[in-house]
Amino acid sequence: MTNKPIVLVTRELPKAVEERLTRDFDARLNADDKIYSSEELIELAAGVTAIIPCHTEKLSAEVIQQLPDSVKAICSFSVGYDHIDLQAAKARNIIVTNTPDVLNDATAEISMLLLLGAARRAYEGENQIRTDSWADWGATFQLGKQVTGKKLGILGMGRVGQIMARRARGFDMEIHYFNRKRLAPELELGAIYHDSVEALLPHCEFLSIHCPATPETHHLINAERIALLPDNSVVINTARGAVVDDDALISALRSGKLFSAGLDVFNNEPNIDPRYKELDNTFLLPHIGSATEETRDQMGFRALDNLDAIIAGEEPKDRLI
Ligand code: 8YV
Repeated sequence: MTNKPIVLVTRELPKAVEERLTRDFDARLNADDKIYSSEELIELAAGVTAIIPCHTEKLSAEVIQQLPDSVKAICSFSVGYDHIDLQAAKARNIIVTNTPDVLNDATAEISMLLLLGAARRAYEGENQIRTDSWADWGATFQLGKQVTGKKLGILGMGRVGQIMARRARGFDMEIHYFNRKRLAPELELGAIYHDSVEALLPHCEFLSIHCPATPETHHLINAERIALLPDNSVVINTARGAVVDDDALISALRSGKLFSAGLDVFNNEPNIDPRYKELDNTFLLPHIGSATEETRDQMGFRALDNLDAIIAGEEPKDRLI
């Protein structure tokens, strides 16, 4: 018998994180890394004090309403929290936390990789080698779009957006941004603020999306707004698929309005719109923005720091509600 709090962990987590979990809690781990249905999740939550979900578990109002009374906290292993109905959690006095900061660098690295890969046609180049279709070198062969010195528009200048701006400055890019709130001058570092998405878009030779998925940002990048981008521009998304209207993006990629797109996040992951895979001017990754050994450990430790604080009756660092 143990009187340690029971914690339900919905996915397999890094070894060091699971070691701390089993040391400090009666941890219900998911060794098979199975995706639980809502019904299974509710059933497995019987008697648990806290749930540690990933973005792959949808904790809708309906699910949260059916959780047992023992659940006092949801400490998500993610910075995004669009998978959790915060109001439903609040109504049940369940504290919700996320894991900001620790994944800024890793996610900005993937944004930069996508930007470079989409600009220099990395997918097409690699595919030619892997399919033995690289016939010869040519002076006009596989011409990409140069990155150095170009204009980068950042949609959502939060933690990740600011690191992305810093990395892009290494390529002498001119940074433009839109954020709900203008940054303090000492944080802007020369980035040019625009007071609306519509004002930002005409400056984006490259557009990198870093805003959260909310009802306000749902399909924010739609046909009308894509039309405001300069011709031949590149769209990068490491935030959430829901910010983009797939029909509009695919049609702009097909028509040549856009040069290319680099995407790490999609609507309806992992069953993404198959049309993206038919296009040569897409560079696609399977939601690996934060997937480094260091960052995934840090995300787990951050979720557990939040949980420790909640159990000790203290204010967790990353309380959302
Ligand atoms: C994670 C993410 O891979 O933190 C987020 O919001 O999208 C990624 O870093 C994922 O959410 C893990 O749950």
